[in-house]
Amino acid sequence: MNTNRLKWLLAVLLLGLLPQAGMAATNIGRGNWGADPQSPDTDNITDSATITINSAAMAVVKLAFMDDATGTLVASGSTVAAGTIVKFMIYVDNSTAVAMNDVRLEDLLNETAFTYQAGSLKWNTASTNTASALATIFGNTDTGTALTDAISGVDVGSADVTQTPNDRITFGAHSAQTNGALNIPAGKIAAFLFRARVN
Ligand SMILES: [Ca+2]
Ligand SMILES: [Ca+2]
Ligand SMILES: [Ca+2]
Repeated sequence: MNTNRLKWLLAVLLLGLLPQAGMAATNIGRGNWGADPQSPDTDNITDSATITINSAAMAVVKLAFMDDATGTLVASGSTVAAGTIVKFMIYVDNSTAVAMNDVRLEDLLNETAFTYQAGSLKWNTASTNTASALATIFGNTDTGTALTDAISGVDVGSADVTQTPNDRITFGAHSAQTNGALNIPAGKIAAFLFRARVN
């Protein structure tokens, strides 16, 4: 394969891996007097300037760590001894200047492969700054606020192990697990952590 073809192939592969680019939505308010507004704007009332609103595509990140406070990653594809307990962390980074309200997250945990550890839900109260180092996100969450497994509006998370074949762990006002609403302020990360045994 020649170099150009290889570069092209690599570019295509990378594009497939990158998050979707944000969308730019543009709009104009038009007006006229004595007739409908005209486009282009040659009538009696000058139209508004174009207003552009950008939308960013957010992503959920899920990682596994050793069951201690070191924040040591367990890479996807790793092999561990049966019975090992890991910490799973999932988070969303709201890098925008606008709050994300009513965010809902769902983690379906295969109950054959993993055993959810009762009472292990925690979160960082969406207080970690956007683009923080992974160690900071982990630290803030690992030492964060406990969430009850129970489904109620008292807090933003719950674990329903009665579901099968996957236990269902949710955050935010999920329709099947009505937790409290999860709102992520502008420029903040909401991160959650729970423990599970690898069976
Ligand atoms: Ca006009
Ligand atoms: Ca709860
Ligand atoms: Ca179950």
